Amino acid sequence: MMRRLDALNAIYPRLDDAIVVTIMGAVAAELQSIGHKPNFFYLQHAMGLASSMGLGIALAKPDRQVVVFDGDGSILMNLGGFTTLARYRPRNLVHVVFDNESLLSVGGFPTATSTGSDLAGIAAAAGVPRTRTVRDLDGFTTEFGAAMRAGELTTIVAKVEAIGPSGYVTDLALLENRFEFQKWLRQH
Ligand SMILES: Cc1ncc(C[n+]2csc(CCOP(=O)(O)OP(=O)(O)O)c2C)c(N)n1
Repeated sequence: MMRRLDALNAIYPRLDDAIVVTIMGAVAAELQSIGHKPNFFYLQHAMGLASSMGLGIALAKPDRQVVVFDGDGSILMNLGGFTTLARYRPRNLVHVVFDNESLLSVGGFPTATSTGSDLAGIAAAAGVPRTRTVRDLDGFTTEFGAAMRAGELTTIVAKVEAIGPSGYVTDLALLENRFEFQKWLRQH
């Protein structure tokens, strides 16, 4: 099995020129632990909507690659979002769902993927043109690179261990992140 932090580390250098949106909680803290950049936005509170925000940005900025780091619990709250992603199918959006089969950030309650629900299958049935499920670091790195080059909306479901950082509070405040990110988007 793969750790999400190792997966993030492996692809981190490829995020330099991309626009990155993450869900709140563990993945946001892990990405910040590797190194925050002004082109990264950590969507607090609005659980499930990182892919919807990524969709809006991808449509508004078709010449920039957008990467969304989502979670299984989060996307399970916004399954209809897959149908909207598929309807507009931006070619510049790579949607990564880190599937640890749990709501790790609020204590680890198991989600529906722990009882067999297949998020890549749901995405494909909604009409997402490229979907992949990966279970190890090599597979993730390869598929992420391929998705960044594909020029086609891709959802990658990365099965990861249900482990995260010891704390989720970072020293970057939501408003600071919001203004910095907005400014970066205007300038790039
Ligand atoms: C509408 C709403 N419900 C619940 C929460 C509380 N909440 C914050 S993070 C989280 C779990 C996220 O789970 P997942 O997307 O699987 O990511 P993980 O924490 O496992 O990395 C929950 C339930 C919230 N922020 N908003």
